[in-house]
Amino acid sequence: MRVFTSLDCLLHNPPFEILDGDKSEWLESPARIEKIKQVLIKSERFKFEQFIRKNTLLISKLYTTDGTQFEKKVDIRVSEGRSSSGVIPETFLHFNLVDSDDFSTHSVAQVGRFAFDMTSTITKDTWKSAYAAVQCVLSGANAIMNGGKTAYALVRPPGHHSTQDLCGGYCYLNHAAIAANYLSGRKVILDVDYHHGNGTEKIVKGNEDILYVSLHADDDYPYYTGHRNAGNAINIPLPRTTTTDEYILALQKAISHHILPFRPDFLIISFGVDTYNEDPIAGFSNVDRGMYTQMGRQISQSKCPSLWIQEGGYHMETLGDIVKDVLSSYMD
Ligand code: SP5
Ligand code: ZN
Repeated sequence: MRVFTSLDCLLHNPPFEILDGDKSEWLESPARIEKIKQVLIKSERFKFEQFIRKNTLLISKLYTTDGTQFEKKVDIRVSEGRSSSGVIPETFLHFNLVDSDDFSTHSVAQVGRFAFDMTSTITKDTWKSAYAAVQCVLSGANAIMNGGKTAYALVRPPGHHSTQDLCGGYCYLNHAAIAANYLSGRKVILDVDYHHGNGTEKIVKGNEDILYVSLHADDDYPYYTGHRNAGNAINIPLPRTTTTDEYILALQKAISHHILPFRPDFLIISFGVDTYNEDPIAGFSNVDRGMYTQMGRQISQSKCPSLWIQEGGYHMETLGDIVKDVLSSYMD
């Protein structure tokens, strides 16, 4: 399996986050990527490559239909003079707050305007990492477009919570949506991250070439989305008590009832592994390590070229092994 990653993905490193109201270490750390790499690199089945494509214009064209908003968002990423700890969004432009587009130039307002929660700190390195992540994803997309069976974008920060103009949940640019818009033909985005990919659902909404299918925890972050199917989004909320067997059954059903009938040319996997029972921010207490080899096997039944994009997964001790379990069993 070709693995696309970049050292630039390690740069973004906010000093802390607010978790359950308390100051806590930034869980979505650069070490996550290093851990996964350490495990995969020991196996000859994974071939590491640097990204090959460099094109800002391409990203903006793919990312959003509203170029202006995107440009504003990029501005806040690249502006100089930020403290090394970055700016934490803390006052948000709630949809009910103002009547007109009358925005402040204060740095808190600049980041709050483009964020929906506090876990989207903007540091001097955020844009560099987010940009590199997109390049890795596009390189992976090229690999499967050119006849490859599968590719893995080992990237951070993750993407599936970010909408066209909003950051949140550690996410800045939506990799799965970018890949889906980039690839031609019919695409399924299968989102197995513990959390609902609200951003992906929102961006691909109404695009009939794309089907979004998500398995996620009911009644957990991001709270307001993912409760029911809508248009091209199949949402499968699962209780926190979900066991390994129940999860695999739900995945099987999602594949046979939704993914296969859609007849996709490409499968994009929003590959979060925070479903694991020891994950520090997630809550599936009955999902064990055995789930991950089964997950890979199930997904291989889709029999179409696949692009795996790293999303969440925060249990550092097992992170690399879990990722390897899924990808190896997918290839078997
Ligand atoms: C990409 C991704 O996985 N983003 C997830 C961001 C989740 N942030 C909010 C977490 C809220 C956790 N609350 C329960 C913690 C248990 N102590
Ligand atoms: Zn997650």
